Amino acid sequence: RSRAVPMRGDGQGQPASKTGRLVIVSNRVADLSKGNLAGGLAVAVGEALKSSGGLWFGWSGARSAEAHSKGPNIQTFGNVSTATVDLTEKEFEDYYLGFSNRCLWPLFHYRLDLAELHTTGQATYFEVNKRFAAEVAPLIQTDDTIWVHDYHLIPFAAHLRQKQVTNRIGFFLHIPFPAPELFSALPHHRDFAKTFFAYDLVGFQTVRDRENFARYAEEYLNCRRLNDGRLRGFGRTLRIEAFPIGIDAESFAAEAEKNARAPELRALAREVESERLIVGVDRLDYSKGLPERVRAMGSLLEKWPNYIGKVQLLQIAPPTREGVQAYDEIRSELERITGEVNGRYGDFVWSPVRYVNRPVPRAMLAGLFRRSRVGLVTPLRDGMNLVAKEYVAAQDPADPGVLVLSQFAGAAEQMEEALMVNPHDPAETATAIRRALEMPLGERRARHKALWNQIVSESVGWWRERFLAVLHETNGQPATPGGP
Ligand code: ADQ
Repeated sequence: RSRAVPMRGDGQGQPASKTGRLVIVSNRVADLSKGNLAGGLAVAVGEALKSSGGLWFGWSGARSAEAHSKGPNIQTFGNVSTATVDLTEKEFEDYYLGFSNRCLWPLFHYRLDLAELHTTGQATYFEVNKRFAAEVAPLIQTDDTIWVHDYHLIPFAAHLRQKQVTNRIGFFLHIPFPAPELFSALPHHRDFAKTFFAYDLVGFQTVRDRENFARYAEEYLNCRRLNDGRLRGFGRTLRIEAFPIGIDAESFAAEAEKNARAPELRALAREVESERLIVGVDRLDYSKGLPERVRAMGSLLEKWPNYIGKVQLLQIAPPTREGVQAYDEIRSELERITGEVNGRYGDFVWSPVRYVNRPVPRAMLAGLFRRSRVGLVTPLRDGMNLVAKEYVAAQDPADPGVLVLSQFAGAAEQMEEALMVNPHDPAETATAIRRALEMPLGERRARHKALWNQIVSESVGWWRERFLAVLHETNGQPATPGGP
């Protein structure tokens, strides 16, 4: 297996606590007053903030007409503060729903057909990044390390550099970076892409994403690739690396064990035996390959009718980004195909696909994963996909379920012992589901053990520490006040 992060230097760097505070910047800020951190990003960076002390800056989640005059709302929880700002209605529409989610999200997920490239949102997107940079700049201390997250905030550092901020600034892209030929379809893509060079380090989920970016920079921006992999361009040297994000496998496993016998799951157990249960858990997003997955269930039942009345796909898919047309469409499409497959194969007491259109508590998901024989994670494109890792973490090592994984999930670069499929081919996915349902215990255990070792060693803590360690190795660079 290829190591995504090459060992360079001592690879350990300085712990963040010895080099000042950590400042996290992300579109949304977790509500730290709630005690328990929920949500992937919050859990992933929450620990780092607590250990070094720090500040978390971003959008409050609220929209208000006075967004520009209020200044950040600062709250302190022990050694961590949050600073949040509102968006105006127009900013929400153009920066968040518009450019971020109608243009960048589909484009970066290889869906040129869905990307609204000519949106007027691009200007507002830059303005919001500029305003956020202006609001956070006075809060930055000289020895702070700044870590910016995700596609909403790509030009953030360029604006911060214009405020004479010379601190180390790292960026992590949670979603794929597309093939250069796709990225270059974005109007003004060069102006957009050069803002990456205001960072000291840009992290990607996979080697493929990193190499897509490097190839784009060389071919379209005339950058030079140095022998050590760094990119030279716009008067700066940019370090780019792959840092596959992970989970806290042990705590998810404990949660799964505790909840596998939860009363809420008992009714389900009466209806379909665990060895015949297939689960899928995704936000209802067109990148997740949900209609293709339901078609694969249809294909399974058509080819192997002995499964009729016996197996069930339980698909949990809560709606997200309502108000973006492509999301309304994927929902209707999924409902139509589910209806079709259920209509064709279901009867009075059984249906092949059960579809739950709302969020389920994490503890319950963990228990559900443990009670199922097959985990179906078949996105058409995904930065990483944490559900794949959670599914493995939740299994009983003595009698584990099998992960069926799309070759287009970032997780496929690490999780080679999953049953890999091309999600565009329902027949291939159906064959993999059958293989998973029939897999002998010995093979299930061996595959699970290898995957478990992988997710434990490349955990979320490993991801965070590696990113910060490499960011701390990038010293000695002029910050180029004025931006690239
Ligand atoms: P997402 O696209 O949201 O994340 P994913 O990595 O699978 O995708 O994370 C989703 C998280 O939400 C998981 O922890 C999952 O358990 C949870 N979840 C999903 N459906 C749920 C439901 N119905 N109820 C409750 N919880 C649910 C983006 C990128 C990914 C990347 C992550 C982290 O798109 O590729 O892995 O960020 O970097």
